Amino acid sequence: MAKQWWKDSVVYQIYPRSFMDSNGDGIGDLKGIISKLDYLQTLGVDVVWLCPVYESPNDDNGYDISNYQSIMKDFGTLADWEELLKGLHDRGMKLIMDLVVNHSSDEHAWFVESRKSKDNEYRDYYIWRPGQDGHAPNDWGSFFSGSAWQYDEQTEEYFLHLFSKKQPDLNWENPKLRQEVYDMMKWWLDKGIDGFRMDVINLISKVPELPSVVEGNHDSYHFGGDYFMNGPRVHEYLQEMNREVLSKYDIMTVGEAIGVTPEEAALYVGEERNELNMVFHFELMDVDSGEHGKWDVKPWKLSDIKRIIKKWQLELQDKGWNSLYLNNHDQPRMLSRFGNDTVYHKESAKMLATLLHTLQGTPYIYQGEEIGMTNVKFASIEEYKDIETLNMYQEQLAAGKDVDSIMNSIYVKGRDNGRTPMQWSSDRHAGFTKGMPWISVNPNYEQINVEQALQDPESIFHYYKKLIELRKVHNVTGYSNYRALMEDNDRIFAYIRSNNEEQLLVILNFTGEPASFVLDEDIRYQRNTLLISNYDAAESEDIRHIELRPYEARVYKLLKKQ
Ligand code: ISL
Ligand code: CA
Repeated sequence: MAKQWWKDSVVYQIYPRSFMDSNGDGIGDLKGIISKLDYLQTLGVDVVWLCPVYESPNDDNGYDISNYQSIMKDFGTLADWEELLKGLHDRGMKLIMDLVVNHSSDEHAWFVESRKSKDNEYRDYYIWRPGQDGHAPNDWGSFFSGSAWQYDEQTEEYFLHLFSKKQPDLNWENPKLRQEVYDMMKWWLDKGIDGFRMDVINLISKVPELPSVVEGNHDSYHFGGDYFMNGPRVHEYLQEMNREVLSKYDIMTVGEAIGVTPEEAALYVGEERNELNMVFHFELMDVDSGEHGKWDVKPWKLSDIKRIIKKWQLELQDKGWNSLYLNNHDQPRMLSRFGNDTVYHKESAKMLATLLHTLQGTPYIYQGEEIGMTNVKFASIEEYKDIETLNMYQEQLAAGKDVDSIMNSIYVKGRDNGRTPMQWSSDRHAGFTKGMPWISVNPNYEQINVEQALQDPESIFHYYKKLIELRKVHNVTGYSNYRALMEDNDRIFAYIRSNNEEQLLVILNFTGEPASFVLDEDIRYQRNTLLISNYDAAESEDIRHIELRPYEARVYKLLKKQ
């Protein structure tokens, strides 16, 4: 596949509210990020993805934008933002911004106008419909509980909001709206940013009739995904956006795509399609969801993880590029979810990191992952801040569920697991703020923090640094084929990545038990070198048969000739 700078990059995701507070108000900010740029450079990442920093009433922590071309006061000023961009560029790093255009805030000037009257010139910037016999226009449910429709008295109609009722969906059918979005994107690109991460971009086109999931239903809500995921005009819109905006700049784009299959993903990221560079899919993030969705927690199976990764690696091979992530600001911490955050804290964090960095695609590291930050268990719901969590709590309480079981699902799946402040040191509030943090710090900060990680040569941080360096030297990590090994084994995840130049063997023990690795007979090589491992391993060891220790990870380079 063609070489591109974003294929050779490792991305670091920053959730600004929780990264670093510079002025003691308890909220992370731009100046805080600027003070940590040397830290990011030491880690060796190439690109920073900054979650939304735009003006917002913060109903959904910045994903409800009231002005796309100004900075949220809590975070600083446009001048601070310019300084951040320059600071990154001066250090050879790039910046991609979050683009949230499936919806805006209800406090955005467009919506303020839109709701005034049916003939307002901004009316069609949003999706308005009359009710049906005193009920919402259809039975779609919001991602954040309840109906996806909100009645507005002013004009006696309902507006659509797939997320909170303060996040009305924009109407992409309207060419004027699309043009405004493109102009806004160009405004940021002309300031020199290096691309966009596009929030729920595969939801922008809705089936025009907006049909109910269950005909005639008025009493319960359903996930209307079939009518708004990968909708009828989504590729037309993205190709238009590419033609008018993206193609004019040397940038990277990654679209968040809920419910997308690898076959559909190829339509978004196929190199001949002129849409996006990568998508974030959710298949892996859904491995522990039961039939009633994310809060219906079931244990994940290694066989599912192996199957999903193999499918994405093979399906996009020679067609498009993968994005690789195991957690972000919407997901529980990967270490608590897929590893072991107590006994094998370091080992399992490094094992998961090895997976993340040895597949085809661009790895995304979420802040704190590189020091092994874990999930959190706050004693009461009062300490939680996330709108999705709080709405779900109320809804399930009203439905008669007991508090303990609701709290348990929050401990496993709640988004605030990933939003506790970055743990910089063992100082008060983990060195994140001199004031009161907007959300409590994870009490394990005295053991798990950046200061400690930088001092310890065996830390998770230093292992990440080494993985990032390896990716630069061994081309094969990104660009090459994937062959699954030991497919039926329920402890070991192993695979070969190869191209004409190199062959890498990756061996991961996904459990806290020992496991026996056996290399397939037909894999031939003359010599092997150990590139990285999370335990001491003798270079001379015969790799045809290895007794792996708990969560052991090894990456070998197999050489054909001397
Ligand atoms: O996984 C989810 C569905 O229950 C949600 O956590 C999440 O809302 C979904 O992944 C979409 O995420 C993006 O859009 C949301 C915003 O709240 C998330 O933070 C963002 O990443 C609405 O803008
Ligand atoms: Ca602050």
